[in-house]
Parts: sequence; structure tokens; C-alpha cells
Amino acid sequence: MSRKKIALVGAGMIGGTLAHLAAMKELGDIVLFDIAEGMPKGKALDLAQAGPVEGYDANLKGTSDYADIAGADVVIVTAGVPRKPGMSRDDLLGINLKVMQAVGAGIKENAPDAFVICITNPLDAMVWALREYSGLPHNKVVGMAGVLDSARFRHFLAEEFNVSVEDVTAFVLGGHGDTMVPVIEYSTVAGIPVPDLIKMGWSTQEKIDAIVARTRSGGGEIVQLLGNGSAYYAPATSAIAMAESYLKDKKRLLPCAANLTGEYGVDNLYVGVPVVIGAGGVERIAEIALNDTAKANFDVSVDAVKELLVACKGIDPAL
Ligand code: TXD
Repeated sequence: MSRKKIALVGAGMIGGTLAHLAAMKELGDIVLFDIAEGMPKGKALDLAQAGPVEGYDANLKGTSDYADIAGADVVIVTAGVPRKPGMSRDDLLGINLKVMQAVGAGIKENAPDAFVICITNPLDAMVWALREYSGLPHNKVVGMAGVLDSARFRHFLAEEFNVSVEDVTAFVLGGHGDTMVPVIEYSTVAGIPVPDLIKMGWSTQEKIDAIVARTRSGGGEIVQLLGNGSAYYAPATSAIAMAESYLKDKKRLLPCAANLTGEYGVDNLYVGVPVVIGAGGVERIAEIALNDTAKANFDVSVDAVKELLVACKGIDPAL
């Protein structure tokens, strides 16, 4: 059986980290695509030279030719520009929408059977636009944000409760922005819901509320600290978990930006919800019960995504 093929469109900070993680896990052969000429080739060669040390066998290729992504099983898209301090994710829309048009065409022509994971911001709008431009089935195009936002939430909760991150589960729904919805009722330590842990005296509502707020601004906190660019280790790790669930048909239940067709009262919109990812791509959407507060917050988040789509259609009426 030949190796799987993973194409990374965008070989920048996240793209390079994706390549390293995919190689370390021997998920398949890897193509790093970027419009920058030498850089993807340099990263591919550097990663190939790490193989003998770590012991991973993977063909790594850097390219600026879309033909080289032909037949990819998974395409992970980070092409575009990241935030600078003081910028919101939404400020990237004008530039990155045009990038999604080019990337969508490249995927449509060369890798129409791939499972596509979009990372480029503003995520919920870019994944929708990428699906429109590529024309791939909706269940084969998904956005990475919820796994990252949930991981940030889980990290802060593990710190607060002083427990292993392995035993902390968390849900963050909605758009990948300030309106995201960390749902404490579905977040647990080894199955014990966070509200119960508060009643047990393991934390206070105030501290948990502060953690929810810090999760919402988690991306901005890192942008501010780095001063140039945004997070890339946790975003890349999150996308690889989604890719692995597809490639190995693991059927993990993960929070991802997926196309809704009536679930949660939302139609023809990409937004973060719990989905099962297996060999069929997005195989199932979990429509969980939300309390009034969470539902109201979710609806605010959905409205924020709808506004981004209006902005996209204002730029490209063909969408
Ligand atoms: O959770 C999430 N979804 C977010 C997403 C988490 C963190 C970062 N998020 C976004 O990912 C970020 O706001 C950016 O929009 C993307 C990529 O972030 P990264 O940090 O990897 O940006 P880089 O290092 O600038 O890499 C982007 C690469 C760069 O090498 C460019 O040359 C390339 O994209 N690029 C292109 N490649 C192909 N085709 C086109 N048109 C193109 N334009 C730029």
C-alpha cells in the first residue's frame, strides 16, 4: 500500500510546523506549497535531513506549482497573512479572501478528492469561501479552530484544577473570534462537569469566568507577546489531530468549523460545532442541547460569522 499524501498550502510558521508534525508521525509523504519561491524547498530539505535522526521515512517536497499537490489525500491550508498586534482576525478578510480564491482553484484542479482543512483567518469565513471556490463536497471541507480554542480552554482548566491535561475535556463552539462559546457544562475533568467541580470547591465561578474570557482572547494574547505573527505550535498540532482522524478513520468527535444545514437552527454556514471526523470526512454533526445562555451566545457568534460572509460577497459578488 503506497503512502498517503499530505499537501500543505502555505509553508509559513504553521505550515512548517504541520510538515514537521506530519513527518514525525509518519502520516505520509508531504508537499509544502507556497508562493514564496525557495522557502518551501528549503523547509522540505531541512525536514528531510531530520528524518535520519528521528527515524521517520517520508518524501518531502517543496514547490510553488499546484500540479505537485495532485492526488493529495489531505490538504491543509494556511496560505494568507497572519495578524499583527492590534489587528483583529476580521481585518485579514480582504487579503485572505483573494488567497482562498487562488487556493480553491488549485485544489479544484489538482486534488478534488482531498479532505481539506482550512486554517487561514478569519477562519469561519475563509473555510466557507474555500469550499465555494473549490467546489468540493461540504463534508470534505472543514475549518480548524475549535480544537485549538478547546485546547487553550483545557490548558487553563488543567492549570486551575492542577490535574493532567489528559483528563480535561472541553467544548468551544461558535465562530473563531471574540464571540466563541466555551461551554463549561460540557467541559469536564474525567467526566466531572466543571460546574460540579465549582460546587465541590475546586474552583470558583469567578475564576472559571476569567478562564473563559482568557480563552476567548487566547489568540490575541500570543499575538501581543510574539510581536510579529500569531500562534503556530498549537494551531498546527490541532490540525494534525483532525487530519489523523481522517487518514486513520478514527471517528474522533472534535469541535470544528463545519457546514450546517439546519443543525442548531443554522443553514448554509460554517461555524464551530462538535463533529465526527472519519474516512468520509465530516461524517456526523452532534447537535448538543445548549442552555439559554450558551444558545444566546452561540446565536451571537453565528450572526458575527454571517456578517463576515456579507463582507466576502461584497468583495466577490460571485460568491
Ligand atoms: O485557529 C486558527 N484557525 C488560527 C489561524 C490560528 C492561528 C493562525 N491563524 C491563521 O493562519 C493566520 O491568521 C494566517 O491567516 C494563517 C497562517 O498563519 P501563519 O502564522 O502560518 O502565517 P505565515 O507564517 O505568514 O504563513 C503564511 C504563508 C506564507 O509563507 C505566505 O508566503 C503564504 O502563506 N501565502 C500563500 N501561499 C500560497 N498561495 C498564496 N496566494 C499565498 N499568499 C501567501
